Amino acid sequence: MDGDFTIVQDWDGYTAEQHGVWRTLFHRQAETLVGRAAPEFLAGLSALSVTADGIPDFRRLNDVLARATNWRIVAVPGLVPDAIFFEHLANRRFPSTCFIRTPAQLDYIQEPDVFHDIFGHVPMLVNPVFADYIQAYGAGGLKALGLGSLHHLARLYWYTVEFGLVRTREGLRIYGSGIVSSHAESLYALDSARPHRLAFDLMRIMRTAYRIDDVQETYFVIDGYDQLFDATRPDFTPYYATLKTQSDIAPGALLRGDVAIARG
Ligand code: HBI
Ligand code: FE
Repeated sequence: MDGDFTIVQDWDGYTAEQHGVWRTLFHRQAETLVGRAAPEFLAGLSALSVTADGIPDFRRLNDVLARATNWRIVAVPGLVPDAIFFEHLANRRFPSTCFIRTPAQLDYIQEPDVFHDIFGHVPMLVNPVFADYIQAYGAGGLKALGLGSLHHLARLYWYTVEFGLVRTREGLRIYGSGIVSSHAESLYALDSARPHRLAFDLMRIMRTAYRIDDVQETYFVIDGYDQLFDATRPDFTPYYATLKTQSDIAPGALLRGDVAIARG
């Protein structure tokens, strides 16, 4: 392992059973996501030729990504320290885990595996605006670390990159990687009457705690990726100063001023 935590994927080392887990997960999600995933996600998936065949070879994905948005996947062993993670993103390198969940973990796994990282995250990196947004998040992460405000910024990543919904002419669609890589949450996030679906609000998001052990109680809906990029363009330093004076909001709380977005 290097100082930047990168390793080699060792694509030839995957077993038939490991490729089989990818196939099972892929088939199930490919079906579920028609009419549910954002068009940009589905376009990215198809541009990358990520298919049911088996765990993709990062070298092949990197040929496509380099041409599309000049991003690159680097292999890492698991969660890496925040500063390392942000340093990679700020330089248009997406750190992806290599291991795949076991057949017993098909429905739920807490740490990111290669299905979450590649199937979930990489398709959106083909989109130019989203690709720039993630790079800006990496640069912002390094700055937030220095300002002691990482917990606030991390919520922005959580409620957009991981669990974001987008409004389209055809209705709400999923672009968040944590949702698209989870069968149960792909259904729940759009169909259940239980969670709140609120209009994107940067400060509201950065005040909102989140759960890592179950489906989300609140999703935030953007009108498009430009909204995301524009809202996060300013220097966050004054935002962090304000946030330090404000209390956190519980994951399932509803406040006066929240704008609910209809499902249909
Ligand atoms: N490392 N491999 C990996 N993947 C992540 O998503 C990740 C990480 N390290 C830190 C991290 N995420 C988060 O702390 C930040 O998004 C806030
Ligand atoms: Fe993720």
